[in-house]
Amino acid sequence: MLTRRDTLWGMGGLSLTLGACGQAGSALSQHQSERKLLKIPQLLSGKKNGAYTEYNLKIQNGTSTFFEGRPTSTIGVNQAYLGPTLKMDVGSTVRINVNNTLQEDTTLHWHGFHVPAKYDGTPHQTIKPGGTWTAQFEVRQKPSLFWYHSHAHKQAGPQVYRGLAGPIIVKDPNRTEPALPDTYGVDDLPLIVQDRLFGNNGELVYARSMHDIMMGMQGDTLLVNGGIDPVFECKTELLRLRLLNGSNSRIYDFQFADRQSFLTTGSDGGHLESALEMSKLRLSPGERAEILVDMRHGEPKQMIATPTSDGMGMMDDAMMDRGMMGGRWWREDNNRDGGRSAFNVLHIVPNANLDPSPSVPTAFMKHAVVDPAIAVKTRQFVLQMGMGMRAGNGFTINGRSMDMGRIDERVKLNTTEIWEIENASWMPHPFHIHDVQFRILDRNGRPPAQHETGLKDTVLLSPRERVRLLLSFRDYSDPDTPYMYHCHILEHEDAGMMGQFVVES
Ligand SMILES: [Cu+2]
Repeated sequence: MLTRRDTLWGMGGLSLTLGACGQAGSALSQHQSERKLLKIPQLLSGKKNGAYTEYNLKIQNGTSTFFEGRPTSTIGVNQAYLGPTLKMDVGSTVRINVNNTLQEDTTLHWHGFHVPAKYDGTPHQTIKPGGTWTAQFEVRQKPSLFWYHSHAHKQAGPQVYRGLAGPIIVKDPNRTEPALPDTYGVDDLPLIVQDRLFGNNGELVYARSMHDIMMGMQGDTLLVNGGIDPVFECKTELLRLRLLNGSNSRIYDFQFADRQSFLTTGSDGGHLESALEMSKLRLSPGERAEILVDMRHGEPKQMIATPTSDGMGMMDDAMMDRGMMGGRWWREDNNRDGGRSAFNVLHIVPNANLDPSPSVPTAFMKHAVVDPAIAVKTRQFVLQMGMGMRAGNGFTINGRSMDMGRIDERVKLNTTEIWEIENASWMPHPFHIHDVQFRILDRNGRPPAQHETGLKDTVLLSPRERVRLLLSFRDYSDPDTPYMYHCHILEHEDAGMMGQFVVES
């Protein structure tokens, strides 16, 4: 019998190194015709309506074709899978009408945004089937890539998996942004990266086993903007890629197959102070980064994403020891060997004559100094995964699972705090905090890597790692409506690795 590993990589070989189609993840790959052009999400700038800019979003069921002749049931926003790119201007007030045409409850959360809690799109702002929810807020973000996605109570995992997510690009109309390529769809592209598992009938397969919940749902096919193994025809010398790891649980190292370097210019919530030359960039679910790719050499380039497997072996062994998994099938089925394989993300083919791009500025912006002395309080958060997987008690923060009726932390408006997050489990967890863009003070007592010195809303914690964050709570308080903090492995979030805080005046 062939193991999945044999099926995936043994027979086809690592063809991506040859620049050929290496995306042979699924048994359905025979139904995948030649490479398709990268899908660029439609840009939705909203309609000026007096004092605000209005967007109409319809959450809907749809049918998508990822594999020829094998239709897939999906969820999208104004379309079958994923949604449009919402373009928002700094300083503008936006009003977003979200109509839920599904047969199930849902929500829409503005990941990375600083908004009043009642407009945050958490499980406290459920949109019933047939209902419409309107969020209105001023855009107070720095220019960057953000995203919207389902945050439905215990259903974020399956809903995002089916497609309920989309990008948001915040721009500064006063052009205080550094002069980087910014023609959407031409030299400025969002890339939403999501792994998925398909059945032979073409339908998405979700959470078949305890293993899928424990490790988080992982697939063997990579979707990029809802397409497989896409190609992009580049017309400019420089290409700006806005990367979003929109996967349910996978962590990837992004790089080019030829190992050539690129410039990292931004993190989750804004630009870095200057461009950093890097050859590999790790993003966990929820994290974003902006990179600049130099195409002046005129050769095609293949971006790949290598799944990481830190701690996964240990986790699997621990589960095996406790008889959690029983049998061997899961060892072959999971992707603990994934660290040695790679997904194709984007094949970039330059035109013969490239339009000139602006030269990259040496300095982008100055961040506020990170001084832990200004913090008035330190809070501790310990992430744990129990092995006694009775529903709801396995995934905890500070020993407690998410309870909609319990406020875990009360913070004071206009204060700065240190949040010390500790990963006491055997696998990595991306920790996301609503309402704020924070700064990373240190990891296990050491300063963060340079690309993590900017604005962040999601931080990856390796097993046994301790990370200290500096956060300021400004502008909005509401003693009754909480914000969330949680693991961004969506199966962990749904299983309870989440807590609630309110900001009080
Ligand atoms: Cu987690």
